[in-house]
Amino acid sequence: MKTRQNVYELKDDTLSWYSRAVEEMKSRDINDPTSWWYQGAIHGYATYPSALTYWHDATGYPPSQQTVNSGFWNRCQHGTWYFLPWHRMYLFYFEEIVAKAIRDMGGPADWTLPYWNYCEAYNTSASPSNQQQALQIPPEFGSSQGPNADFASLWIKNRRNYVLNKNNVNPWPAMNEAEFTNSGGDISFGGGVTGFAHSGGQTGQLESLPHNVVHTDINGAMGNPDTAALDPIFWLHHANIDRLWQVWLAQAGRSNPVVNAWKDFRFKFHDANGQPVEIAVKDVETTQLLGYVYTPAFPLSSTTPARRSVPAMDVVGATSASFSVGDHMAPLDLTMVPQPARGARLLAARGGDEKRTILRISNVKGKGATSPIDLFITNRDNEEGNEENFVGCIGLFGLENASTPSVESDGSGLNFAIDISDTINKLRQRDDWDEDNIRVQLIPQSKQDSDVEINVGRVSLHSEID
Ligand SMILES: [Cu+2]
Repeated sequence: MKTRQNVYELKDDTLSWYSRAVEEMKSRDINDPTSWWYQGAIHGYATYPSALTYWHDATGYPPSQQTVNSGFWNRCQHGTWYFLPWHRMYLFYFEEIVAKAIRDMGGPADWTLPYWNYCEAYNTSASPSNQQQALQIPPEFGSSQGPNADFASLWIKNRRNYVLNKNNVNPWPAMNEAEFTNSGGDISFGGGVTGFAHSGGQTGQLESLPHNVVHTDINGAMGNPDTAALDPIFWLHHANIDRLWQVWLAQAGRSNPVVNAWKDFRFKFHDANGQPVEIAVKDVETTQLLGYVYTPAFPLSSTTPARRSVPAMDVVGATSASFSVGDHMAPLDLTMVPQPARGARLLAARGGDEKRTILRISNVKGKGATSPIDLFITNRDNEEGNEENFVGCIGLFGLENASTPSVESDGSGLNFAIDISDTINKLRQRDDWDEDNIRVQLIPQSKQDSDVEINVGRVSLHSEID
């Protein structure tokens, strides 16, 4: 069994060999399945200007049409219940290819991919300095000043942030979910039921946070699925997401889907020798099936309480028109469901901490490298977003693809569901809390680039039906 280690606990030359392997794989032709470029294109490949900035560096660029149309490129699964198994497969074959490159260069026989556990920032039993360190891209990957000379190939231009915002790595909304999937498109750990979905609309909680938000926080190549896997940190970020799936599964009462539509679904990759292989979801349901484990790290399976899965939900209020998101925007008033239905629904929601309230942000369309967006609820005119009414953050990873109708996407945009039960329960204890007058604020974490456009189809508030 191989053991994938925490990047901040490495005591060997794993990262220097990684850097050398990246350099070697970058020298291979983009049409070679074991090249850095081909491996990145499996996730996503495009030639519009912001993507071409990265792709024109590829050895052998442009790729042959035969390669582009081979059925091996643009495969990443997002907004779907295949998100976790597909990325596990992808990492597994990538790790094999890197390990072989390292063996062929005379390196160790058993190189394994490390993981970047930014979630350690939430580990209250860790020292404050360790919590803070976890938010930083490991120094071997360079800095905004440029590459680390000893690990030159682990750097890539244009990363926007080298230190993540702590809110962007919160593991609890995902870890607390009880169900892997939820066919109604409701909130779930692993995503909604779809077919092959390069850009689906059924994003699970782990994919949403921390996965998407970390992508858009780092930004640059990482901020776009069509370039993300060209950044060497991509693979350590995804190893952590893969680890969180395993940790979630080991918790009481959790299980993977049991239906054949999930278990038997197959994907194609290339092995370490560049030969095509096919693998089914049921072959990757646990890391042990693929011959590896992760060193124990926060959060540990035993520490997380399960939220009940959500039964039927009913809308309580919603925005009545689409709107665009700028750097500063006025709070949006939700149009509430008329009485008496609203009263009955809110009464049900008030039934105690057990009841769940969900905020949905639907049909988000647009373009550009967006910064993460913080969400707040309030009902005071003058209230700016603050800690008390913060409900979570979203990352618009894959925004442009999801907004563009194509053979791979219906173009209806990205969808998010956020559990706001805790915030709502807290706000209800405020003397002046007015449940007939709920407002939502979306505030980008940093100033958006000038070419960014974001349009939200609908914001809606949902409550459990009694
Ligand atoms: Cu990703």
